[in-house]
This record gives sequence, C-alpha cells and structure tokens, in this order.
Amino acid sequence: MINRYAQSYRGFDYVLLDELLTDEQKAVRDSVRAWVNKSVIPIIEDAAENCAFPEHLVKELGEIGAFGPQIPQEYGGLGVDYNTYGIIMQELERADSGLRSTASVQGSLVMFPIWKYGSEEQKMKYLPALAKGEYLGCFGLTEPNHGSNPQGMETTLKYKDGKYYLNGAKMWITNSPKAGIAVVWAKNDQGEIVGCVVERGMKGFSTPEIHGKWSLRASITGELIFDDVEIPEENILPKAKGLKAPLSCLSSARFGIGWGSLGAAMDCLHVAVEYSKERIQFGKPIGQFQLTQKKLAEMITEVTKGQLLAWRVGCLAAEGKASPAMISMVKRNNVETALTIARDSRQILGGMGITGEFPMMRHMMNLESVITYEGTHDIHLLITGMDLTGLNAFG
Ligand code: TGC
Ligand code: FAD
Repeated sequence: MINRYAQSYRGFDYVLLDELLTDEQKAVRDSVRAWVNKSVIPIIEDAAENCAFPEHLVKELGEIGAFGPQIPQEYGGLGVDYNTYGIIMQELERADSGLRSTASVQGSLVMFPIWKYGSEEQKMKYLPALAKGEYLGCFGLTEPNHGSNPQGMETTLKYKDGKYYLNGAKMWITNSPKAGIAVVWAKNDQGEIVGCVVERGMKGFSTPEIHGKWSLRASITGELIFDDVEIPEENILPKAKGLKAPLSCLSSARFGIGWGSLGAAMDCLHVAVEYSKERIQFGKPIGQFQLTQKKLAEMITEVTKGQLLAWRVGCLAAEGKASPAMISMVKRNNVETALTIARDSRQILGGMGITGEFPMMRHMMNLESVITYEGTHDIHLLITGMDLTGLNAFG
C-alpha cells in the first residue's frame, strides 16, 4: 500500500527556516528525500504490517551517507555538521521511525563511540565498513532490570587468568538480531563502566529476537546474551570510562531524534491537510470547519517551534555549546509534538485514518517507542527539572 499523498510531500517551512540552512544542508535533504520516495515509501507500509525488517535497505543507507554522516571522512563518514545529520534523520523518519532507528543506532550509538573512545586500530577496522552498510552494529546499554537507570547495570567484563570475560544480558536492542558487532557497556573489576566491541560468532554470544511488537515493526529488536564471552583486549574501548561515555552517545542520538520525529510529524500533517481539502461532509470540505482548522493550525505551530528548537541547538552543538540538558529538551519536546500530531491528524481522517492506506497509525505506534527509548519522556522532564533547580530527582 502506498499513501496517495506521499509523492506530493514537500515538508513544511512556515517561518522560512530554509533561509537559515546552508546550500549543502538543503541539497542533502533533497537527495535523501528523493531516495526515500523511490526506495522506502513504496515498501514501508507492507514491511511494518508484516513485521519485516527491510534489510535490503541497509546497503543503500550506506550509499546515501545516512550512517555516521557526522563522523570525519577519513573514517568513512561525511564529516557534516549536527544540523545536516539531523536533517538526514528527519527525512528518514518521515518514512518510518524504524528506518531512522536503524540509522541512528549505526551512526550515533555504534560509530560514534568507536570514533570517540576507540583506538586508531579499532576506528580503521570498524568505521569504514559500518559507514558503507557492509554490516550493522547495535548498542547494548539497557538490561532486563535496568532501563532508565543504566548505572545499576549487572553485566560484567572481568579479568581472569590473563583474559577478559563478558557475562550478563542486554534487552530491547535495536538491530541486534542482524548485527555484525555490538558496542556493549559493562562493569569492570573495579565496578567502573567500560565499553567493548563484541563480534558475532564469538563463543557464548547470542542475539535472540524480541517478537510481538506493535511499534517499530519495520525495525528489528532483540536481546544480547553473554555467557562467558572471551573479549580480546584489543576490543575494549580504551578511552571509555564511566557512565558518561554511553550517555554522550545518547546525546548524539537524542539530537537526531529531535529532528527525526518532526519528519514523522510533517508526514502526518501533510496527509491531514490534503485529505481535509478533499473530504466533503455537510456539503463542505472538512478543512473548512473551524475545529479542523484549529487542529491544523496548532500542528503547524508546534512543528515550527520544534524546528527552531532543533536548529538552534544544532547550531550550538557545532560551536560546542549544546548541553546534554538542551538536547534532552529537543528530544522530549519534539517527540511529544510528533505523537500529538499523529493522533490529531489521524482524527482528521476519521475511519480512514486507522487503515494502512495512510501513515498515521503506523507513525503513532512507532512514536510510542520513540517517546520511551533514549530516555523516557518523564526521565527527560526530570533532566530539565534538575537543570533548572540544581536538585537531582534521581537519587
Ligand atoms: P549522572 O550522575 O547524571 O551522570 C553521570 C555522568 O554522565 C554525565 N552525563 C552526560 N554526558 C553526556 N551526555 C549526556 N546526555 C549526559 N548525561 C549525564 C554527567 O555529567 C556525569 O558526568 P561526571 O563527569 O560527573 O561523571 O548519572 P545518573 O546515574 O544520575 O543518571 C542520570 C540519567 C537518569 C539522566 C541517565 O541515567 C539517563 O539518561 N537515563 C536514561 C537511560 C537511557 O536513555 N537509555 C537509553 C538506552 S539506548 C536506546 O534507547 C537506544 S534506542 C535507539 C533507536 O532505536 O533509535
Ligand atoms: P523503566 O526504566 O522500567 O521505566 C518504566 C516507567 O517508570 C517509565 O514510565 C519511566 O519514565 C518511569 N520511571 C523510571 N524511573 C523513574 C524516575 N526516577 N522518576 C519517575 N519515573 C520514572 N536500549 C539500548 O540500550 N539499546 C537499544 O538499541 C535500544 N533500543 C530500543 C528499541 C525499542 C523498540 C525500545 C522500546 C527500547 C529500546 N531500548 C534500547 C531500551 C530503552 O532505552 C528503554 O526501554 C528505556 O530507557 C526505558 O527503560 P525501561 O523500558 O526499562 O523502563
């Protein structure tokens, strides 16, 4: 099924934000949008309905530069700025949050930690292949007993008789059943959080898939299980020490989600506007009713505010001035905005809104994961609360 308004999608630019974007940013946006229209829109509704991860897109995502675009060119990235990265995520998530998840994890949660905390050998070994989409990576932080509070993790990387052994389990891991490598966070003998790269095929390492998701059905999610997995010393990230290391990766991914979720929001808004001009009730297009216009007016207002917030924080990030709390606000606000818009735009389509002929229900269900992962909405409220008051609600 293909939504009949998909090919007329142009995004929304109510306050001429385009004038603040660079030519490169606009060119990247247009080329990713063209690829999405050609390669993703025709297959995404069926992929989600059938819970089928579109694995054939992985190589193409590499070819269009969607994997780690912010990583320097010498390691296979594009070396672009934060807002360009965000704009790529926006175009991917306009198609599906699951597609954006695949790319966010590869770029921000696998390539970024190897680039930031890895040795030169690790960078050369993994980054160019990950950038090309030769294989997928995944990021293991969350555990069955520790989601919002990763500091409590139970997975260990212990030294015994001259070797390192990884034991424990990670839960809810995007890409894991298909990943060639996993960046995994564990506690060492001193109880300090460290990171390592686990490769598929290592003895004692398995990645069972999690089934039965009603959200992100076109993304694949699984567990990571480590049963005395021997980790060569050269696979330990030498510069990653403490919870700050994995949290810094989350900052990169959360920023991308801040832009990305607006892509889903604009897709819903576009469909709602077009449908409201065509659908006649009581002898008029439903778009002429004041209550429909109120919904649409509020949606474009919230999209516009979200765009300005994301763009400004991206500019600050380029200057090294974006704090984790600012990025947390972008993620929280824009995902909530997108979820509200998915719901309201679904209402504008009445009964048709619940079918797979239009993308709203799929976006809405996807966004229920997006508002949960990378820190739940409430955790992000508490991050802002702590930043404002100086008082820590977590402990
Ligand atoms: P806390 O004491 O606040 O922080 C420990 C150290 O880390 C620093 N820090 C950060 N650094 C960079 N970026 C951030 N976002 C940071 N947040 C904190 C902090 O300054 C401190 O540094 P230092 O020098 O003092 O050591 O730690 P806490 O244990 O109190 O936890 C705080 C809290 C609750 C905010 C944190 O644990 C948290 O963010 N929890 C949410 C967990 C989460 O987001 N998990 C995501 C898992 S990955 C995922 O969901 C991928 S989905 C991908 C997809 O499919 O797209
Ligand atoms: P919990 O931490 O158990 O939270 C449950 C509820 O309690 C939430 O509403 C939360 O807000 C609330 N809560 C918790 N603590 C507090 C508090 N202090 N104050 C107030 N309320 C609180 N993780 C990875 O490591 N890698 C991945 O690739 C990854 N991909 C994911 C993909 C999907 C589809 C999903 C759904 C999750 C993924 N996650 C991943 C895990 C995700 O980050 C966690 O689900 C998330 O951090 C929340 O943890 P939890 O599910 O254990 O919920």
